Amino acid sequence: MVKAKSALITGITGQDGSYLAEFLLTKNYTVHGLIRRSSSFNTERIDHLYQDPHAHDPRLILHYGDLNDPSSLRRILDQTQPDEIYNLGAQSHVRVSFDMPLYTCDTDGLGTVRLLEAVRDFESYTRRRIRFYQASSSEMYGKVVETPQKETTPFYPRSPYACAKVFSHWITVNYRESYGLHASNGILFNHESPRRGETFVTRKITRAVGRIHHGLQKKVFLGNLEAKRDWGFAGDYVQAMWLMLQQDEADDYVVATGKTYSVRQFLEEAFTAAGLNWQDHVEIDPRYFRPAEVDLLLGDPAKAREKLGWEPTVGFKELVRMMVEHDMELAAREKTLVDAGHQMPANCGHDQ
Ligand code: NAP
Ligand code: F7E
Repeated sequence: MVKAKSALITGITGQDGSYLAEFLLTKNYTVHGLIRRSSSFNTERIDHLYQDPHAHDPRLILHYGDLNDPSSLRRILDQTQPDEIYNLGAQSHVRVSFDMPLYTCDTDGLGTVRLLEAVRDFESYTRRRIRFYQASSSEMYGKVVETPQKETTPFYPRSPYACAKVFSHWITVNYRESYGLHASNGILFNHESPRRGETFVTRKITRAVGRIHHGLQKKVFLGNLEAKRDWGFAGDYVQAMWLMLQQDEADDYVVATGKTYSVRQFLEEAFTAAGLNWQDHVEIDPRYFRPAEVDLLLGDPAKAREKLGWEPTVGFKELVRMMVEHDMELAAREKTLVDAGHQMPANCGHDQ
């Protein structure tokens, strides 16, 4: 009988980590997740994975650790002995990276080399091989030098986040070439879902649509509406991550839809889906502009299609509709609570 594989996911409590954990469980993996200690519960996106008929799924096991704490990484590798590692943990907000450049570079840049070093040592003393996935980003293309962007397009990062991701990308290539690690970079373009963090523009918009529709909010304050992004569905993109680690040779791949839309087009689509006119509800607030902007991202996923057999299944309109429907239901539940006298959290205005 073939032994079931095991995987370690950093960033398992995030959007992608939750979809990837779900996907790997359907593939019969044992999934280990690294989680940070938090003063409040932070496993909301993966809690449902415990709620199967067995009450607690022993194939999903969480371990306290941090990409900034090398000893925790080494200990978790020893304890879990994974076949595959998906390094998704990051301070992933571009705007916030301008406020916290050192922390972002430490976690998103040095965090990767801490993990790669732990893998290299683990491989040398156990003689076991680990396949490694690094969450690279289309943000690395920044002020783009060619369109569409592909694996060979030079990087021109425009934020501390993107600079840290460029470092992680190249250190992953370097460990592959220097030590023969099976280490791959997925250069993923923006991908969204109903589990997207609420401070990213798509979710900020669909949350606002739901809340405005139910009378819980009147306005949404946004920054640059002209930026264009190649937006796909996170559920599709985690499958590309897995496919990369199933290849005999490690390599780097662009994962994108090959279509681009502006924030303004996203707004139009989302508000129209709820029968609302966005011009009545959107105000521009300079606080949401960035010191340096990424104007246009458009990926060419030809290599992923040809070598991995990967295709996106959810298009732009379907993605917007999926998020709006989810957030309309969420706002309806909030409305019931408000009507019953509960106060909604204001999040202290931290909606970057
Ligand atoms: P996300 O929702 O922001 O999740 C980030 C995850 O990283 C969370 O689980 C977070 O834990 C964890 N984390 C943060 N700092 C950490 C640290 N010091 N040590 C360990 N874990 C830490 O991000 P996502 O959208 O799922 O993205 C996943 C990865 O792909 C990230 O590396 C991101 O930069 C990259 N990426 C994302 C996109 C996209 O469009 N979504 C595109 C390209 C690349 P807490 O829950 O405790 O905060
Ligand atoms: O911004 C504009 C903003 O924060 C998209 C991360 O997952 O994808 C993500 O980074 C665009 C930008 O995502 C608001 O200026 C306007 O041009 O949703 P975002 P991002 O910066 O593209 C990449 C691939 C990653 O790797 C990252 O981890 O929307 N925008 N008004 C706004 N953005 C935000 N957040 N909030 C606004 O009010």
